[in-house]
Amino acid sequence: MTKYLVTGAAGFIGRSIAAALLKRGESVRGIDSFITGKRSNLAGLEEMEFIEGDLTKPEDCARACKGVEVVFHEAALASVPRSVADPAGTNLHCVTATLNLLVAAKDAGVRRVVYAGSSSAYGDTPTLPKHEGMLPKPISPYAVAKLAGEQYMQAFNRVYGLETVTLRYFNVFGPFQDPTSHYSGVLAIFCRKMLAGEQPTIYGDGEQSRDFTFIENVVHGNLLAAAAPAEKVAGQMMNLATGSRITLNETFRILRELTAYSGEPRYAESRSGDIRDSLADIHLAEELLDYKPVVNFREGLKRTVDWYRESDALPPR
Ligand code: UD2
Repeated sequence: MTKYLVTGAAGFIGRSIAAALLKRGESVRGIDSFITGKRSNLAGLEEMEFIEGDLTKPEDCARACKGVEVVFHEAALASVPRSVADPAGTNLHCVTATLNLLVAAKDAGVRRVVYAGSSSAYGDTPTLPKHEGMLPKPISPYAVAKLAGEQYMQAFNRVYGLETVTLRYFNVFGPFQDPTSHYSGVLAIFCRKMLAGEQPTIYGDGEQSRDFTFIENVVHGNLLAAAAPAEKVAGQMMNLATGSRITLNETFRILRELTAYSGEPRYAESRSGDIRDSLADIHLAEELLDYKPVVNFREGLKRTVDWYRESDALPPR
């Protein structure tokens, strides 16, 4: 029997969760459509049963969920600007896909679904840190889509008794994050460019801040969420982050040391749908999951730079 399904298994976060499960000796199935996932991310996951499939197709969801006990739902089009350019595409691959997956999970008798939520749900409110009791105020189509997924999670818990757990991620970064698209996360883009000696662009004045979360913390939180007692976590939503924030300007300075890039950033107009400051209150995850970050920002950034330096994600110079 396959115990775990990871959606988005060829994506950055999905492949990292799958790798951790395989390392523990678990039986894992992965599904990915390769819209944003990469075949090269499956390297090292040969023990995983892999389905090339699309969650917007109910039959692919049914095939993926068959015989599974726990699902990690990481598949998404994870980008604010991408959703601004194509809101319907983001809705299809984030909302419709999530609903199809939940229906298939319920029908297949899956016990628990752990869902990748997004800090974007909090919107651009000035209150910091963001805590789970705050009213959601999504300001981009992406944020709306990720929030709709959360609400489907809660509804499927209440109505069908599925054990759903939403983890609201805050700007995850680390090895295997795609640095090649202009929809990529900022740290992946900056690492790639600065290692290649290219000038990175900062949108806005660079004083916007993020609770950048190294991937190992997210993997750790997911494994805890899968194992936590249902009476504590079923139907719950919680932040998964580090509880500290840093500006883009400061991050650029640290990256300059780590990459030996000697230039200055280029400043450009702020992106629409962008949020000024983001910082998580992580007490709820501490209480419900006994979660504590395992790798701090600087160490995570160092490991990430080392990985990009050694990987072939960098284009030839
Ligand atoms: C949002 C969510 C995050 C996650 C992500 C999708 C917030 C606070 N965070 O991230 O949790 O769901 O969406 O994967 O909503 N930037 C530059 N130069 C670049 C690229 C980006 O300056 O080349 C800026 C960008 O304008 C923003 C910051 O860097 O101010 C972070 O951008 P991002 O795309 O990495 O992530 P963000 O915050 O939209």
